[in-house]
Amino acid sequence: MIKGSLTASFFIAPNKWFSRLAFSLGFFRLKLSSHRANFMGKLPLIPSVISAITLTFIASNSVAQDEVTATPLVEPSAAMKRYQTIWQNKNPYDNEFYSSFAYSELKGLPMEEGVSRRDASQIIKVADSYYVYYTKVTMPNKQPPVGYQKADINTPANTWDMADIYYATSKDSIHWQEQGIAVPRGPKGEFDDRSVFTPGVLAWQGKYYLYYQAVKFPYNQRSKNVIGMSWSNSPAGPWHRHEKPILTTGKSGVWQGEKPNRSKIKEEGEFDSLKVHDPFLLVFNNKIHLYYKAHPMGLSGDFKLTYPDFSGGLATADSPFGPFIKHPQNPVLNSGHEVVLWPYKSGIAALVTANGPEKNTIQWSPDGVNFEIKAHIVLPPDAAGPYVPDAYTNTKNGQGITWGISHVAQRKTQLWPHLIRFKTDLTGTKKRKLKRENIRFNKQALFNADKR
Ligand code: AAL
Repeated sequence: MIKGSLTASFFIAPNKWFSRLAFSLGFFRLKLSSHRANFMGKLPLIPSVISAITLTFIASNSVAQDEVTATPLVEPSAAMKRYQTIWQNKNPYDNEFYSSFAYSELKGLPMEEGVSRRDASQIIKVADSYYVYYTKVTMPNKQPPVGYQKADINTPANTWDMADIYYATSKDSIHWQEQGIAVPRGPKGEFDDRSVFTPGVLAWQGKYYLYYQAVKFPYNQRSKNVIGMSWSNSPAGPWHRHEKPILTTGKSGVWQGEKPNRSKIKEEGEFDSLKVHDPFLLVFNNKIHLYYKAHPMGLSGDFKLTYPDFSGGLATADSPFGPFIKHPQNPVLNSGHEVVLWPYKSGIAALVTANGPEKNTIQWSPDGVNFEIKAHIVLPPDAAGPYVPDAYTNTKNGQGITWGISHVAQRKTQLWPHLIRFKTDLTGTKKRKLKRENIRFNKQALFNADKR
C-alpha cells in the first residue's frame, strides 16, 4: 500500500521535483522507522507509514493543481483547426490537389496579328493524333473589336464575336497544325447566326460531339447565350449541325430600362437566366455530364442577387442529343470563369479560376455535385482545355491531368488572343517538380495586372 501510493504520486507528476522530494522524504522516514522497529518492535512503523502517505498525498495534490495552471486545456486556433482537419497537417507540396503551372508557346500556332484564337476545348486523342477545337475570329482589316455599342453586322464586338470553331491537330502535343474550320456560324435568322465559340468536345460510342456557345444577331449585353451542338463520325468532321440549341438559359428575370445593359433588372431570374456557356463534357456515374458557366440577368449591378455573377451549372443526359436535365442543386460551383473539370479517383475535380469568392482553387466532389476546396493555386491557365485521357470512360479511378492548352487574352498592350500550352501535375503525385510555392510576379506583370 505504501509502495502503491508513492508510485501513484510519481505517476501523476513524474517530472515534478516536489513530488520526487516528497517521495524521498516519505521513503527515508519509512526506512528509519523500519530500522528502529528491528529493535523496538513493529508499532512505530504505523506513524511512519501514515506520514509517508500524507506527504505523497500533499505532493501529488499540489502537483495536480500545478498542472492545471501550467498547461490549461486551450482550444487550437481556427487556423490550426483547419490545418489539422481540412489540410490534414499537410504542406501544399504534399497535397495531391496542389500544382503549379508552367507555360510555353504552342508551336505552329503563334500569335497572329488581326486574329483571335482562344477558348480551347478539352483535348482528345484519336489514333495517334491529338485534337483541339477553339474559337477563331479573323478581324476585318486587322482592326481590334469595337465593343457591343459600336458593333454592327460586319464589325465584331469582342474577340469571340463573329467567330467560327476551328480545329488543330498534333502528334506530339507540342507541334500543332491548324486544319481549318470545324463548325461555322449557323444560317441567317437562326440561334447561332452571329457567332459560335468556346467549344467543348465529347467522344461517345464511336462518334464525336462538339458543344459550343451560340448567339444570334444583334449581339449585345442582354443577348441570351445558348449552347448548340454538332456531331460527326470523325474528329476531323464533317460536322452535322443539330437544329436546336441543346441547352438554353433558365427562367428569366425582368430587365429595367431599354438600354441593353446586363446589370439593370427589376426582378431576378434563375442563376443562369442570361447565359449558359463554356460547355465541358465528362461521362460520370453512367451519365453524360455537361458542366457550364452561368450568368444571371443583373450581374455586377445594384440589385442584390441570390446567385453569384459567375457560377458553374451541371446538366446531365443519357444521349448526346439530350434532353440535358439541369441538376436540382445548381449551381454546383459558386466561383470560376471558364469551366474545367476531370475525373479524379472516385469523383470529379475542378479548376476554379478568375472570379468569385473561391477563385484560384482546385476543388473536388465525390458525386460531381458537392465540391469542396482542396488547394489554392497561383497563375492558373486561362480558359484551359486540358487533355483528360479518361474523360469519357465513366471511371471511378480518375487519373488526373498533366497538360493542356490555354490562352492569353487580349489587353491594351497585347491585342491578339492566342493559344499557349501549359503543364501541370494534378495526378496525385508526390513529386515536387510542379509543386512550386512562393511564386512571385515580375514588375511588368505587377504594373500591368489591371490594365485590360
Ligand atoms: C470566355 C468564356 C466565354 C465567354 C467569353 C468567350 O473566356 O467564358 O467565351 O463568353 O469569355
